Amino acid sequence: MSIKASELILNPDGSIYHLNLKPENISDTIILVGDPDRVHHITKHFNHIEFETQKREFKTQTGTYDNKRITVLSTGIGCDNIDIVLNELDALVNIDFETRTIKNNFKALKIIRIGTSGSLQSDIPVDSFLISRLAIEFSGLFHTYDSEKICNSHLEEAFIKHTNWHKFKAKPVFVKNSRLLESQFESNDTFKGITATANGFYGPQGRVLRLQLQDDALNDKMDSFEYKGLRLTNLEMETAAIYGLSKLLGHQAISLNAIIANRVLGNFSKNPEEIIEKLIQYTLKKI
Ligand code: R1P
Repeated sequence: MSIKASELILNPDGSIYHLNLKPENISDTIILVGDPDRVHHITKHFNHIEFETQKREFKTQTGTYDNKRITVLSTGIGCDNIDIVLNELDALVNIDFETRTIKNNFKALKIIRIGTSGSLQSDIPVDSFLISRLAIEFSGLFHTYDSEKICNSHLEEAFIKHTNWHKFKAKPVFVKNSRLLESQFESNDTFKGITATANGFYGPQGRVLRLQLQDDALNDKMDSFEYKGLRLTNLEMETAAIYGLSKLLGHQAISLNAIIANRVLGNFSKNPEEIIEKLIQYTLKKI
């Protein structure tokens, strides 16, 4: 059945609505970053750039690094943008835009996030790297999809109990990374843990400027949560949405975090650009 023009929205040039991309513009290896300015910091290492475009916060460059074709795309901030990015990337490879039908031959994407994040553990310092083995989503995004198969209810119940999660907040959902990509990108230099993906920067991550919080002990309770030897290690705003939507759509995903703040010790990296550059070079070498 043909997907309606209101559901699969294409621009007059045939590109997909928000990302402004046509199927031939992307590789099946995709690096996602938050900040549009970070796209260039990655592609400056490429031998050649064949394509670039930008619409809103979604900036894309596709090119070649070490004979590998890679697309680098910025998502902006937050899970609501990830919902757009993952659905539109999947449409680019798995929906025929002429007939508006789902293709018979499914194509899997490799999705690698290079992001920044704040540590929730005193022994995971600023200027370190962390791979998200699991991630927890707080915004309720997955409850809008038929997502039971990706939920981890034992873990979710344990977290709700441990934190005394307020009944008016969306039920948290734990989602897993691609173990295959984890083994490709891990090393002795990387921490591993559970990443908390917050649906905001201030209150949702326990920051107080002028507004009081519903639960000012939440970060401490997250800090002490543990599952099979894995701790809840860091806070950011995209990873869980990338993991969950990738699992639902059949793609592989991994999130690599440059730790630029330590929320327990209250400190911030003196040179965040340097650790981000190191993580970029680390990732490109292993890609
Ligand atoms: C907040 O300042 C932003 O920085 C982090 C958070 O996840 C959020 O997007 O990641 P990026 O540096 O990848 O954007």
